[in-house]
Amino acid sequence: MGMLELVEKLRTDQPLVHNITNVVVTNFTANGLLALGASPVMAYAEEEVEEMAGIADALVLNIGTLSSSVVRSIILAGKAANRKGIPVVLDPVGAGATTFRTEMTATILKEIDVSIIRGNAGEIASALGEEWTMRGVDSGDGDGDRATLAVKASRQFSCIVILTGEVDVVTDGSTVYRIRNGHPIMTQVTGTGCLLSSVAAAFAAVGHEPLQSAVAAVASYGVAAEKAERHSNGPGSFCAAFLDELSRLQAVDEKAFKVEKGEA
Ligand code: ATP
Ligand code: TZP
Ligand code: MG
Ligand code: MG
Repeated sequence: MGMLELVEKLRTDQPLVHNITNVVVTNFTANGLLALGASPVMAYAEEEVEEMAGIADALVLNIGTLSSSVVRSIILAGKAANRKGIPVVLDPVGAGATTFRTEMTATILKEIDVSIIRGNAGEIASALGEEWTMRGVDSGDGDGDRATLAVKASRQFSCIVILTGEVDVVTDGSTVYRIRNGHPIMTQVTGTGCLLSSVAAAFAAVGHEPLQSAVAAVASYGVAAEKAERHSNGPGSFCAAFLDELSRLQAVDEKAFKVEKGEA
């Protein structure tokens, strides 16, 4: 299956993506998933998350505005998703910035069988217990090879790792993809990382090859952002144009993919 044929499948199947996400990005995430063709739902209550994950096609666990109650919901939903065998994507927003986020990321990774971790270098390093300079929920600067970091995390947690930034790294621990799509304006809009995590969940729900599906999600997301930036005047109009371009992705856009494949 061609990478962007996955987008067509997504529009046909309209996978239900259950998001337990943060209060900052909730609306942007729901609109981004809808634009792409997926079906979003946000549900957080301990009383209902198992039932919701039980009818979903993928689950997103995002710790951006975490509370103890949300942690309990995350564990309940994650276990229900594991029982059902649907993909689970973890976005460890701000892991490493506070003890609570760092500890809860470790708890989630211990309790739940996660299919994909999507984060910036600081968050991935934190999940591994490594040092990386952090600034709030932003990745900050740090030394070290980002691909090595992603591969290490992939092997340690037995999952696909999507490590984003100017260059995105996607790996299953043996093959490493470097993806150079996207645009710096994405750093001026909050939620572009969180939405990508949910988009990766939607692709994982319809794809048969997890690594290929993750690469397709990251590259097509980046291409949509590049197209949107060409006819926007700043972060505000970029947001609207980005949603438009997510809804317009088609097979021909695969020609704009800047994907390089290598070994770990
Ligand atoms: P951070 O808090 O470090 O910004 P994040 O969770 O917002 O992390 P990003 O690493 O910003 O996640 O990635 C979100 C999206 O923005 C990805 O698609 C990524 O490719 C894109 N992106 C981020 N920085 C750049 C950049 N300098 N150039 C091009 N694309 C970028
Ligand atoms: N604060 C807590 S969660 C959040 C902020 C600003 C959103 C982060 O979104 P992203 O996708 O990591 O930019
Ligand atoms: Mg960002
Ligand atoms: Mg983030």
